[in-house]
Amino acid sequence: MSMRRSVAPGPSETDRTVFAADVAYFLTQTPRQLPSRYLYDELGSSLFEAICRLPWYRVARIEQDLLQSHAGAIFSRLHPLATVVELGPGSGEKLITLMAAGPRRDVTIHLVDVSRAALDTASTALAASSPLTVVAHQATYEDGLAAIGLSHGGAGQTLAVFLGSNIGNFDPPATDQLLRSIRAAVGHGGALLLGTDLVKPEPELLLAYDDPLGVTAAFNLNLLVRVNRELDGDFDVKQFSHRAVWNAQESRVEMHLVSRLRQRVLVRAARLDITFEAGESIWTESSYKYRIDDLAPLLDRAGFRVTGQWQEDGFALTLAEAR
Ligand code: AVJ
Repeated sequence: MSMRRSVAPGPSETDRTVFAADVAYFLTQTPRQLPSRYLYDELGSSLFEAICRLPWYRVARIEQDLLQSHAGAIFSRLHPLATVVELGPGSGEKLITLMAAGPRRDVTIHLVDVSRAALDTASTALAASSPLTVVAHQATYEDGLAAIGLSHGGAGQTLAVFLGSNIGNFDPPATDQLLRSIRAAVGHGGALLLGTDLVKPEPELLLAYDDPLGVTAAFNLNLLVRVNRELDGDFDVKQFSHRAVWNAQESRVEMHLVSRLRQRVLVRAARLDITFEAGESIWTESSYKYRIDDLAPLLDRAGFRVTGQWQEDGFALTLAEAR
């Protein structure tokens, strides 16, 4: 008998209230924005999984390959583990690959994600593949880290795992703050395994975020479908188009949803009544790309020292230990 629910639960009342407040705030900023964490409802998470199978989006495959090849070397550089914390587990596949080379007992795995859909998929997949205890935290990274930092006390090292270039969604100040929170949660002697996508030629970057099959466009536009469904909005999804831009100055790929014409949109649960001009855009995601030499200083600022680094095809996996 499968334990999986046949009908996915809707968002809780608190989730919906927080979403409404974020949409009300960010859509009325200049420029208009929507936070990228809301891309991952059930359909959004599936579309992201499809993106990872596209020939033009190679982050996930290269990282998977690096994890497969170097998991043994990674564990050989760690102390006996008690706790593993993964921020943004997605399908769970990355951690499954890593843990295949790790300890088979006495370790608790914590998964932190705001997306209930991602958390359900990852917990189920991990529990099926590993004898280790899995604890799911539906929370922001910061809140999840704070909760875990307080709860683990015993002997053994804590390893934080932040893969898939998920760190790319954070702007530089937020990145520094998050890395410091990770450092605080893993404690003295703790470790961090970080996956980062590296700067590469612009045409490659743009194909990865604006693919010929339109899967990334669907992933981005689904945010409007979600606002319509969960917040009683009336976005005419066909009147917005997906756009990806490489912002070299800021070293990030941006995703936008551009209004095809002048149009009025209501989002009733967020009490919004907005008129979009033709060409006006909603900025929905930043995906920062790093240079390999940026990583050690970035980690150093947060209190980590690099103990291992593996690179392949414009992607890096970095292991660091808390000073
Ligand atoms: C899951 C945040 C790493 O930024 O590359 C994929 C999400 N956005 N295609 C990324 C994404 C557009 C992805 N991360």
